[in-house]
Amino acid sequence: MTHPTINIKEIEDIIHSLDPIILDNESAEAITVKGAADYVTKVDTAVQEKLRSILGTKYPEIGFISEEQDFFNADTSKSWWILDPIDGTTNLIHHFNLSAVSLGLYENGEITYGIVYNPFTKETFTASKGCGSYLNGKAIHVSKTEDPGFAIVAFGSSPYERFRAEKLFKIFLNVFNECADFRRTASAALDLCYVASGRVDCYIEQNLKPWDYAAGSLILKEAGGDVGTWIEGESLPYLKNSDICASNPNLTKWIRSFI
Ligand code: LIP
Repeated sequence: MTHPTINIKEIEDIIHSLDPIILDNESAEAITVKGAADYVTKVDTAVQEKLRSILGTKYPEIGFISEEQDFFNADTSKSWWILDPIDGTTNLIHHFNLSAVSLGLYENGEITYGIVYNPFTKETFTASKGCGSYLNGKAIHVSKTEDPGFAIVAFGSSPYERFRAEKLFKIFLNVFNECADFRRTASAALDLCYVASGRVDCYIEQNLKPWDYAAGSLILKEAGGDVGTWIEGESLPYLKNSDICASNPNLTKWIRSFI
């Protein structure tokens, strides 16, 4: 895998070096409440500040957008790191072991590099534009499932925006009536990687933040998957919030028929 701007091996090493910060239970339990069911831990801020400092020094020309910062100026003509220091913060607090660092590189209106790393399972999902997707260095591909009756569908419940629940859960009920079963990882980045690696066949969630879907959407695309907004034909905005519909191409029409 090659990339014109960045040293991929070095980025992976930097992300892996975060293990002691993320695996520190005491910091995971140091919580601040951001909103309803929405938390930030000492781990989130420590990972963010470490990466901001390292990446800022090594790549001063690339801007930095991250979940735990107050504001970002979304100049689409610039290159940006898009970081979720911990995607799956509630899982981290509950020692659920499904949390990941998600880092994407935005250049010229698209994501050109993405890494999603779960330190609890030691799984590293990576992709560079045009070069395929990898899990711990081995190529991954979406599933070949065609029959919705065999499909496992991951979904996000929009826990911070309960006003969506009534409409959303009607959609989920309709999907559930036709698929094999549901999964809810509570990490959008991992959901996208799980479609990419064929663990689940489809994934739907509303109003994700750029850091939730930037890296995972490239990993999914490069693994042969379809990913888009809930409006057919509309391209992902990357520097804005977006509803996300992801699937193996055999099931795209089917899953889209519900949203
Ligand atoms: C979370 C997601 C989760 C989603 C939440 C939230 P956080 O990210 O990945 O799947 O349902 O809305 O965005 O807050 O743990 O980084």
